[in-house]
Amino acid sequence: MDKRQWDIFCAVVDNYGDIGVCWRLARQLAEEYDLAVRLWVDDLAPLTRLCPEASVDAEQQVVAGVEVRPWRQPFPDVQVADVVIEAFACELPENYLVAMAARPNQGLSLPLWLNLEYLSAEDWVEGCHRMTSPHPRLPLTKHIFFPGFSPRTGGLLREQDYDERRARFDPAAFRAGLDIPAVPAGGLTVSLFAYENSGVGELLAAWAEGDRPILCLVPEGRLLPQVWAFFGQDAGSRYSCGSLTVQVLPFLPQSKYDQVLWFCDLNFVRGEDSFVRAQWAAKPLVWHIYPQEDSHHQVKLQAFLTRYAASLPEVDVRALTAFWQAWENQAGTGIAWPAFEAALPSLTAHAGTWAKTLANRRDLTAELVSFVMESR
Ligand code: TRH
Repeated sequence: MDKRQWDIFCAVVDNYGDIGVCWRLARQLAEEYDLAVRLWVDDLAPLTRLCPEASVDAEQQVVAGVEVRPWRQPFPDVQVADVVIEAFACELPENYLVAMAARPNQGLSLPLWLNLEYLSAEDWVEGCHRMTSPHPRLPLTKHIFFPGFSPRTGGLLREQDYDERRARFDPAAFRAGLDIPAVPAGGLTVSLFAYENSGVGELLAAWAEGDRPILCLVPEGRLLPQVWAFFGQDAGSRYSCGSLTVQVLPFLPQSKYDQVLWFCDLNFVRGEDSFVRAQWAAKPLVWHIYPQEDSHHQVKLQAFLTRYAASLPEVDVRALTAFWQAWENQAGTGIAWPAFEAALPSLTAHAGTWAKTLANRRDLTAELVSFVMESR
């Protein structure tokens, strides 16, 4: 593998998804392809949550083989990389763009410029993947790279050592390490990572009133105050009510978050990166999709459900759709739960098949690297 320089630009819009995806990609490029990767981030604080080794105020640091730099205004005059990725159309600094266009003056080729898009299961993505867009003034062309579920898209992020790491996972050590209580036989362990959701109270009530013991692991974050409110509290880390036990988890480093998903029988996830990780975990999932102002997220949610549920029996499709919609609508979760719970054995088998099918194709990082090789 040649030692091309890659620059990745990440603007943190909110939460952890933008940097979550960029960090995963940067690490993979450095660790698996031995590439020289520089990651420019306009807010280092969320990165330090995902990766506690990173410092929030270092001007320059190397973490997991990746050079991490704060993206500040004005942007410094730096050597332009051979491959430039702007994540989620974050708009590169003007002086960097000008320097990209000027590379031929130094006897170098123009950099390969890519925009890594958000993930969507919609059909049109296949037609737009790898499309080009010329810069309006400069002699530069941007390539649009779409992650996706079908072979005609850029695929999904998945580390080459994923299966090995999973095979080494020790649930007993994980439980002990986080002081997680045991679940009685026949119980269900659930992880609950979501945005604020006013449907959570009725769901917790259904779990508390049900016959089946449920252990619910809630990562620290935006949903927690509503979980506390259900128990009439405003702090605390473990609660029980009827059949339900809730355990609050600290926000774990990104490399450990997979373990939560492997440990649980059912995972509630959100955004983009945790949503993909839950699919690799091969367990049933419930997706709290990132809400968009024009409600386009509902189209995206439906597009994924249509793809995901295509081979499921009708009864399971109904249960899955009704529960996901209730979670999205933040109402009716308690009513939709029994049918969803009844479908879990079938959804578990399906999650395994789905993960295997997706893993049989090239992952996003491999697709990107191969695209770069082809383009030179
Ligand atoms: O945090 P998210 O909601 O992120 C986003 C952003 O809001 C973004 O603006 C939006 O465009 C995008 O979603 C779609 O959800 P996501 O993508 O799942 O990112 C969460 C990250 O946090 C993911 O990398 C997993 C990680 N994580 C940990 O590392 N430790 C933890 O304990 C938990 C719960 C998550």
